[in-house]
Amino acid sequence: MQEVKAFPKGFMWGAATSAYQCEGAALEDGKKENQQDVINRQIHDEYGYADCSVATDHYHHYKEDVALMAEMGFTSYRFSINWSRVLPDGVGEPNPKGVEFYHNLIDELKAHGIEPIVTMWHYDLPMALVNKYDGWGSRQIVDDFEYYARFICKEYGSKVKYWLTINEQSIVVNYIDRKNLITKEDQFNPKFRYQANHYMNLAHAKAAIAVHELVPGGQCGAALDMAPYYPASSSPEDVLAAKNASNFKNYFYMDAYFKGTYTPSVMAYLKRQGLDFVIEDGDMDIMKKGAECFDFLGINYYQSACVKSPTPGLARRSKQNNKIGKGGHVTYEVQPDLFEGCKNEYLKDTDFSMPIDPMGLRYVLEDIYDRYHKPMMICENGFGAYDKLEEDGSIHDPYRIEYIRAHIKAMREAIENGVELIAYNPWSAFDLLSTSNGIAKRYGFVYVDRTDDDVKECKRYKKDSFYWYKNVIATNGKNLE
Ligand code: BGP
Repeated sequence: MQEVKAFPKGFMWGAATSAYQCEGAALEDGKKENQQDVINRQIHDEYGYADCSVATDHYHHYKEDVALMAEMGFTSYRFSINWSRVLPDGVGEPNPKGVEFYHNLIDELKAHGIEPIVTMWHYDLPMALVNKYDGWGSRQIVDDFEYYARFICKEYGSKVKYWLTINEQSIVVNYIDRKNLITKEDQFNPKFRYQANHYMNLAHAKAAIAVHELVPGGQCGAALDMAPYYPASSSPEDVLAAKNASNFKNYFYMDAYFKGTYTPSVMAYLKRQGLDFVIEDGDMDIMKKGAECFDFLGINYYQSACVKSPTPGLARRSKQNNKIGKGGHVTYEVQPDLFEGCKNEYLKDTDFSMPIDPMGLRYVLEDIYDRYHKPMMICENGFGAYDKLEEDGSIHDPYRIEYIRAHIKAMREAIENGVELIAYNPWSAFDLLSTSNGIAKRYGFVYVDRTDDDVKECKRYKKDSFYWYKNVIATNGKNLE
């Protein structure tokens, strides 16, 4: 019998989604376009992947989706608000029907005893702002983000306690050209991404202050993609590369949120590389005030990473996972004079070349808690795969169960070691669009019947993992059989 000690009383069990990946209704009821509507249409035209116009039609299926969550026993649900659904032009006139949709969703969740955990921004800037000033490229975004944050805090603050400002800031910075529609000029401006990062830190800080001001008992966090960086060997050069990667990819973002400061060695590196950015008078005070309002960190954990001392002369590049789901085909990240990614020979990869490493989750949880002493919640964790809908309507996904079981055990161990972990919200509550592989790569506990080419009726089917997770929740994480 696969048993661990039950989780602490009040631990929240649920799952996560993001608006553009599941809602659809991209131009319905007054919503205007956001950058993901445009980016995914381009991806559709180039690669044939599904776009956001229907996605998995959560906008029309939300009641059924919440009923399925309730059947699994969820006590939390992490989702995001589609900024251009509530404020079609980014600021100014609200859209009554869009505002009402999230009231309905939140009310439906609460009626089923499910705690809403709201992400303010999950990659989907209103196109109105992108067209006006290139989105995160302009300082104006800081005020506009604050305007939006204050609007939704006032609107939903009496019903929503947990708020996440920004999803995966480090990923946005790393893949700025793919997560944001920006002009070619900005794409090729090497300083752009760290200046945009600074604006994100200011926007985050102002939103965190807004949560504390406007939401009675409100708790503010942000969700970061988190991988521990292991050295490829015990050579001092590789160990130094792993330390560099941890600072550059993880602590640089966490120091900003938790402490309102910038990590000195990363700032020195950015300056050496000509990637430094402008900090105006008063900016660090705003970040410090934001840090005082930062209550918890959201962890999106899928994989760990392995690095070595960088090969001299290699140009800067980001990691590219394989798109075909057949293993291999991975390009590792390089940051010149800092680190170079490589395969971890001790770990097995998924078919999409992501190393499976439950112990890495325990590592990051304990490491972060020891360093910052603040609660955390898992905001994403999951297994993307090609699932098969059988003729009798069943879906057998033992690989997903195995993956999630191992990660729950790792969380349990971290809690034993003193970590304050308050929730588990794996990716994803039901199937939705992948950021990189359309609808073919699925993560949900519920199968949504559509393909990249044919939206069908988006009928919902329960996967084997649905029944398994229901039992996990019913036993408060004790029975993982
Ligand atoms: C995270 C994102 C999610 C989600 C997930 C899975 O980085 O926050 O939006 O999509 O990754 O990634 P993918 O869809 O590329 O498999």
